[in-house]
Amino acid sequence: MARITRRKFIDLTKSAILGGAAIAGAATLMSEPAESAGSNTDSNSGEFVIPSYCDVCFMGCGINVTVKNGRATKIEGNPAHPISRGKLCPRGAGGLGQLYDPDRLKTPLMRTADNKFKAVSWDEALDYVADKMKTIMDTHGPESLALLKHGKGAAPFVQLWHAIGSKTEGHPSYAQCRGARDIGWSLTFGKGPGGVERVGLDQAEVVAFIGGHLGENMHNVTVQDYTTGLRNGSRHIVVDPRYSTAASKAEHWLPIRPGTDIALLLAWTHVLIYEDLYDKAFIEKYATGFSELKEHVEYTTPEWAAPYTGLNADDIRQTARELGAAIPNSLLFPGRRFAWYGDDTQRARAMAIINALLGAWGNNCGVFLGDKIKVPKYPFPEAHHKAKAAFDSKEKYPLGTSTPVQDIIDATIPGRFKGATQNAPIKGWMIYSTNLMRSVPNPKLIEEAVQHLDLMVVVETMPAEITGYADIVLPDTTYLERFDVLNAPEWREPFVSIRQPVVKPLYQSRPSWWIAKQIAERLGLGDQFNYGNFKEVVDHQLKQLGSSLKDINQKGGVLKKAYVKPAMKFKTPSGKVELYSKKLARAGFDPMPRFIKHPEPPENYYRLLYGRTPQHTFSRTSNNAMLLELFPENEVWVNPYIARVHGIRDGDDVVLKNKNGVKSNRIKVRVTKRIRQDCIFMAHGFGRTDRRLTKSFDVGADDNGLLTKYELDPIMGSTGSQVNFVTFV
Ligand SMILES: Nc1nc2c(c(=O)[nH]1)N[C@H]1C(S)=C(S)[C@@H](COP(=O)(O)OP(=O)(O)OC[C@H]3O[C@@H](n4cnc5c(=O)[nH]c(N)nc54)[C@H](O)[C@@H]3O)O[C@H]1N2
Ligand SMILES: Nc1nc2c(c(=O)[nH]1)N[C@H]1C(S)=C(S)[C@@H](COP(=O)(O)OP(=O)(O)OC[C@H]3O[C@@H](n4cnc5c(=O)[nH]c(N)nc54)[C@H](O)[C@@H]3O)O[C@H]1N2
Ligand code: SF4
Ligand SMILES: [Mo]
Repeated sequence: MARITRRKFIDLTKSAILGGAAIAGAATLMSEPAESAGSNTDSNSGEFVIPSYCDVCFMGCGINVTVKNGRATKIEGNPAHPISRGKLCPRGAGGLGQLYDPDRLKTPLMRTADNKFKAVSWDEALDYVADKMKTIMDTHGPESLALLKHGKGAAPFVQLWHAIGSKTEGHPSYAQCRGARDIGWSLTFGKGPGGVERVGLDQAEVVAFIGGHLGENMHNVTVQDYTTGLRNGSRHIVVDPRYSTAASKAEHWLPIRPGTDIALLLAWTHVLIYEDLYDKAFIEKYATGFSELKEHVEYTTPEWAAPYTGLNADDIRQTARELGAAIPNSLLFPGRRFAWYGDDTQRARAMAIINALLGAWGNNCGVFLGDKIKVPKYPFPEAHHKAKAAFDSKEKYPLGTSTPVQDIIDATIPGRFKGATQNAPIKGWMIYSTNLMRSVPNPKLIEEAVQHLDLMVVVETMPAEITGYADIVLPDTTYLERFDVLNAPEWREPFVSIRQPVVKPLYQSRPSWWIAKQIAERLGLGDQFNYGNFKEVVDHQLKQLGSSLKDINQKGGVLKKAYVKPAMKFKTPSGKVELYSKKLARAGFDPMPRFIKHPEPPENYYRLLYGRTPQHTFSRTSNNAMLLELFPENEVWVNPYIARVHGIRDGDDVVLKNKNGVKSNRIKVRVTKRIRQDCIFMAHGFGRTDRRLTKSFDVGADDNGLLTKYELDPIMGSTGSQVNFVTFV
């Protein structure tokens, strides 16, 4: 099949886009998506408020959007919503900067033979996509098409993938984020701490944090409960090589040597067990493997851990005692982003085990049990084919629960993927709302992979870096212009909330369900999308719940039910909390976490650490004018001693270079004692390289480009990326 062989990154200067003006108006030739702005009102004039839920990150906070004469003017927290309670983080409140960003993608784009983009009509773009998909499916099977995705808007594409018969799917929010944590907890408790973490930070007396930089990590409900807890006198222990915002609010800051947390956790476990500071009733009633654990941590004393962690043995002992003394009102916060050092599942296990010793599972001060409203399924027809995947991830990671994105990348490059019967079984990528160039380490390899694709489609709202490699770019609506699936997470106040359009789709953007349905129709699979528009799906589901769109809107966009505490049940092989995991042992892994030393940075090099800033979400918001005003660019945190060694002063511009010689763009230095001498830190999401991002192009530096190396977690494939060492050029 004809393939675009030079899938060169299109340097997306405006001049590279051809024919933008000529195509304007083409959309009117096609069926309009039946999205009605402001579903709770028939009028598009006057001022009214529309409830929905936020998508600037993935907490799903409830929002109330004020709309005046067809234009959204303000986003506020929805007081009726259990996980926003009338408040929003700066990013949620700044969502209009995304909706009205003049840099948004405005028309479908198609790559030309000379590696430029030309604006095309939706019909032309969709015909092209369906045609290529069909050829690939006929030649290589539907499973050779991979879906890479993030977020609620992806649901119709998942449905499309089921319809074509492909199970080849991946998302960076697994192996690059919380996958290891969730698996470590499931191996221990049979379940994870939740997408909206079910933690009683508001009620706990003593809480320890391993990383977990709340206050910079702005997950709204978690931060609200965290501040309530602090106001009520809860005491915090923060373990972080950096004096984070959370550390500044804590009783104890343990500036640990990066990568040695398992040693600290084993020492805490030792103190809790050998000083009889654990919840005996909980362990006796619910847990198995205690005697093995006790023996396992016999030697892991604070004195043993001190030299590894760089911490003082007395401080380790003291903090463990404080956690133990507060039982049953203490908690080890589960954290979220886990792709650190490649032993991430075991770190999650070590943390889960301590929570078991604290009796924190099923406890309102700990990890409480959530209840949820089960959203009835929409009656989608049976798929024509049984879906298959291009390779079986379970062969490589028997305890994994999803496909790591890096495996999809590898399986696209001839000769790179071990474990597939076919060489390079993946021929096409559909990318929905994930900027892989910024979220998966070693982006050079992604660049290589895309050269081998027969089709690369990117569905995006912004000219994100990943769009520059696509054959076809399709402009999605933002979350403020479409219906999406209902949100109903497990929580202590079970609820359902809706996402609905507050304004009509801008430019020629189209909602994700419409794009997926159009492709399905062109593939002869239109019957699989048995609805006229997504509003019908949502309304149908609400009606099964005894409500309707109209009703939920009258109730402020949220339905609730009374909380019913679920029974204490553990979906582990033994039905108990597994301190010793036979499942891990059988798969050839340590049944209990063990500390392994990780390499330290060589002289004049520093470990690159990265994290969040309260005002931004990854690279999704770095072009948002409202948020840029609050936080215009990222800086690199450098310890004063290291700054002296390199002759760097506060406010200087520097370029960073990693061990493989890869350089960053310029970044401002922040000289601060708030970080250890063996590492530097920057906020993720900056250093944009796409010129169409007029407000963020070349502002600050990108952490991801410097992450050329990663340590794979052998249990589930997490790409531990905090193993890159950099210096100053
Ligand atoms: N280097 C580095 N890598 C990381 C991290 C890090 O800190 N540093 N963090 C990791 C973590 S924790 C996670 S969860 C992942 C997240 O990584 P990704 O899954 O890639 O998520 P985002 O960075 O939010 O990418 C979202 C993209 O979606 C686009 N988008 C926003 N809204 C919409 C929409 O409504 N429709 C469509 N079609 N597109 C939309 C945005 O413009 C943006 O380009 O990254 C991981 N990777
Ligand atoms: N504002 C904002 N909030 C967000 C997001 C966002 O983009 N913006 N993204 C959301 C998402 S998807 C996620 S996954 C979470 C991520 O947020 P968290 O789960 O809180 O991320 P972590 O990686 O735990 O936290 C990074 C912290 O760990 C510290 N650290 C680095 N290395 C080590 C180490 O070896 N040991 C210890 N103990 N600490 C270390 C760093 O100094 C930093 O303070 O944030 C969520 N919240
Ligand atoms: S935490 Fe902030 S950005 Fe995330 S959903 Fe809530 S309001 Fe939106
Ligand atoms: Mo994440």
